[in-house]
Amino acid sequence: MSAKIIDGKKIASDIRNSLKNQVDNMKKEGIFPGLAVVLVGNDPASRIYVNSKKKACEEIGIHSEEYALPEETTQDELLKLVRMLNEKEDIHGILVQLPLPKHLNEEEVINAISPSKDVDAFHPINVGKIMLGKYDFLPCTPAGVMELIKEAGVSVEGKECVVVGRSNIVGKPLAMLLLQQNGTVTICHSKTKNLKEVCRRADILVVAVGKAKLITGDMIKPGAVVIDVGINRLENKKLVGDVDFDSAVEVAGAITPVPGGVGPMTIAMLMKNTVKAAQR
Ligand code: NAP
Ligand code: LUD
Repeated sequence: MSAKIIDGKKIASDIRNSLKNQVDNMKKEGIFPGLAVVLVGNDPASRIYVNSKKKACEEIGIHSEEYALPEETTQDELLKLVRMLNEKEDIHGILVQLPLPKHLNEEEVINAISPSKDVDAFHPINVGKIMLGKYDFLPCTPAGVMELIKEAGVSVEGKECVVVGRSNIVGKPLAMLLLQQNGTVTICHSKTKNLKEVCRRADILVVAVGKAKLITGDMIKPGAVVIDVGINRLENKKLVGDVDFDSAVEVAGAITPVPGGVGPMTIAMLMKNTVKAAQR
């Protein structure tokens, strides 16, 4: 039996449509949501993601401003821009696309973003609020994963959840959200022993590592929900996740594809956060 494919592209498009209606209504009340996207340097993947974000803004009717800075931008110049955007009244959300060029200090830049405009939810204040379960914004990728699990028709409560990867932007906050929905959560990382056995326990398996084919069908519990966050570009330019789709699809109950899974959801959640920021 072959798994149900969870169509992130379609689910994200439905979310954008509903946000468009919401924004149309906000505009009638004189609220015009605005997002500033800051991109430093020439990373080709970042360029693709930033373009998708701008396109989503256009579609929904969110005012967007792109600040594309050269690779040689200094820390001071970037901080100055962020501080200007913090004060800019028509901007409700600020996103600094990561990774930044190596000579720049990401942590200091994130800390400079006003928490009320931090639509990525990367600022320590917002990270702390998530830990406490009282958040204004959810980080976009983990929020997108939770939506996909919900759309698969699966309740998290009481389930064995395994998250592979513990980054501050995906694995760690995602584990917290699964816990808040009463999952029993295990977090795996590069020092985990018996990754296969741990993954095989999972009713819900989320993988965010960045290694193609790390997870194969024999590591998946039959019927499990598998969410693949990974994005890997192969030498032949093909885009694949961290899960070996062909073997996994034969075992899982439901699975997200790459592309067309988590990626579009990340952008939809960013739009949702921007609308929320403007409403507040
Ligand atoms: P990251 O910061 O590079 O973290 C990778 C994590 O994977 C680390 O916690 C690392 O463990 C763990 N890891 C590495 N090798 C492992 C192994 N063999 N077994 C188990 N765990 C292992 O990554 P990230 O920023 O979370 O991104 C992960 C992937 O998701 C990347 O492919 C990225 O492009 C993709 N991504 C996609 C979206 C989206 O919207 N679709 C958003 C963000 C990221 P240690 O902590 O022990 O080093
Ligand atoms: N930085 C993100 N850096 C990278 N994939 C994204 C992403 C869309 N500050 C900040 O946007 O949230 C962020 N905030 N991130 N990411 C990754 C991460 C950031 C990744 C993939 C996609 C955003 C996406 O749309 C498509 C898909 O999976 O279907 C494929 C697009 C392609 O490359 O062809």
